[in-house]
Order: sequence, then C-alpha cells, then structure tokens
Amino acid sequence: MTFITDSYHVGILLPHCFYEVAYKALSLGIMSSILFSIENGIGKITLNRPDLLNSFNMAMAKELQAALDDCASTAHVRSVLITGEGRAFSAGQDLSAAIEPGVEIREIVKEQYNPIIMKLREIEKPVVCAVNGVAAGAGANIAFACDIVLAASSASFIQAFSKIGLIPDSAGTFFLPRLIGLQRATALMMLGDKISAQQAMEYGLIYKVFPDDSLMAEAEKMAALLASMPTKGLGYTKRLLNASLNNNLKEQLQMEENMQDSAAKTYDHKEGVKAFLEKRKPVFKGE
Ligand code: T3D
Repeated sequence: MTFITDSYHVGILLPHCFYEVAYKALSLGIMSSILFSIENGIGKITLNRPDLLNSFNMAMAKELQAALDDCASTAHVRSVLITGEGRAFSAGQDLSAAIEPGVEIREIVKEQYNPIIMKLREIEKPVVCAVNGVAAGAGANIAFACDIVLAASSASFIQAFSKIGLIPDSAGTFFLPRLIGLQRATALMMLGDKISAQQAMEYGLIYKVFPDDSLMAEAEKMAALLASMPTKGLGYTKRLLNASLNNNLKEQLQMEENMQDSAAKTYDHKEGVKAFLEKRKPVFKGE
C-alpha cells in the first residue's frame, strides 16, 4: 500500500488496479471541492461544492486541473468521466469569491479556466461529461469542451455571462459557433437564455439526454466502453479533431496520413484485425 501526498491530494494506492484518491483540504481537515477516483480504467471526477451549485473557486479549479493531470499521466486511466454532486453540474464562477478584495478577474480566467479547457482538449483520452443539473457560465462551457456530453433530462444550460456584464469565457466563443453556428451562439450568449437538455441536444451542443435516474449509469457505461477501446487510436482521433478546427483540407489530410501511420503501429490495431479474422471479440490494451 502506497500513499501519495502533495499540495492537492492524498491518496491510497491499492493493488489490483483500484485506486481511490480523495482530495482533501489538508490544512482544514475537510473534504475538498472535488471527488476523484480511478477504477476499471475510468478516472471519475465529481465537482463537489453542492451547497454552492458546484460553482468554481480557485481551490476547485486547481483540484480539477490536478485530477485531469493525473488522468493524463496515469497509463491505466483510459477514459475520464466528469459530473457534479447534488442538483447542479456547475453554476460557473463562484461570484462571491470573484468580488473578494484583491481578486483580479483576469487572474481567475488565466489561472482557473484557461488551463482547465486546455487540459480537457489536450488529454489524449476520451472525456465524457455527465451534466446532472444546471450548467451555467463557465460551468456550461467546461461541459461543452468535453468530448462527449450527456445530460439528465432536467438539466439546463445557460450562458449567464451577459447578465452580469461579462463576456463568455472558458472557450465558449470558440466552441459554440463551431458546434451550433454563429446565429444560435450569438443569441444564446447575448440573451443569456436558459435552454433545456433536450434543446441543447437538438442544437448539437450535447450528444444525448437520459432520464435523470439513469444518467449516471449510462455515463458510466459509456466511459467503461471507451476505456475498453483502442486508447491510442482514440487519442489520435482527438488530436485530429482539435487540429481540424484550424487546419485547411491539405493540412488535415497530411495529418490523417501521419496519425494513421501511428495508429497502424499500435498493439490494439494488430489485435483488432487479428480478432476480426479469428471471429472473436478483441481485447484491447490501450497500447
Ligand atoms: O471571476 C469572474 O467572474 C470571471 C469568470 C467568469 C466565469 C463565469 O462562470 S461568469 C458566470 C457566473 N455564473 C452565474 O452568473 C450564474 C449565477 N447563478 C444563476 O444564474 C442561478 O443560480 C442558476 C441558473 C445557476 C441556478 O438557478 P436556481 O434558481 O436553480 O438556483 P438559485 O436559487 O439561483 O441558487 C441557489 C444558491 O446558489 C443561491 O444561494 P442561496 O440563496 O441558497 O444562499 C445562489 O445565490 C447560489 N449560487 C448560484 N450560483 C452561484 C451561487 N453562488 C455563487 N456563485 C454562483 N455562480
């Protein structure tokens, strides 16, 4: 049994690939603002400030960043699942923390949100987001930066920024026009209308909606499926999709050629083809 300690977390490593890492506010001796566990190849991150609708302060943002780093660097994590505790996914920035004396909003964006979005996009493992309730402001845009977004039927999404005189951050102005077109993105951002999970799915902002009581089971099933798939190939696919947001056709074709070459050299490609020819289910290792 091994203990890991650093400024953000304390954990216990157990044999048989089961890790349970509880993030703690060590100095205060209280549970911190996220829950993080690694089990069966899934890094599960739960935003855990339910009394404040999982709104972000610096501590929660840093803990989320640290958990994403752990998921990226831990080889046996092959998918990530993000959700929220309680009735909200996240109400975005904790507005009481943002008005504390000496707090610069530029620093909040730079230190909290920009690194979260970059880590979500740069981790070469699939990230599933299970939106369990309202997702507002940065909370909504963090969800939209994930790879596959599922939502409970009672969940809702709101670009709340305009209502408090701010602009949409956390890459909202990057992803929304690309996901749903300029017209809808503009209207949602300027008006700050709350939309239902069903509406978000019809717009193409999210992938699927499930009844409230089956969301987590469905999200865990999807994360487990992704964790059993060829991780490197999925990672290369994500790299290509990221690049496609800026590349021209010629650049993208070149990159596909390069990534296909890399994918073809993986263990999982060989196993996939072998299993197909032997008419059996493949056993992928993520290698
Ligand atoms: O630093 C910066 O500001 C820059 C970074 C910006 C990034 C952003 O995310 S800006 C956008 C910040 N978020 C918002 O403006 C959303 C504010 N919240 C709401 O609009 C609503 O609360 C919701 C639509 C999210 C949910 O509505 P509802 O009716 O379900 O709940 P409620 O009654 O409004 O909220 C419940 C409690 O949570 C309430 O506290 P109380 O009365 O029970 O003591 C409310 O004040 C609190 N709460 C909700 N959101 C926040 C919050 N407290 C702090 N910060 C919040 N964002």
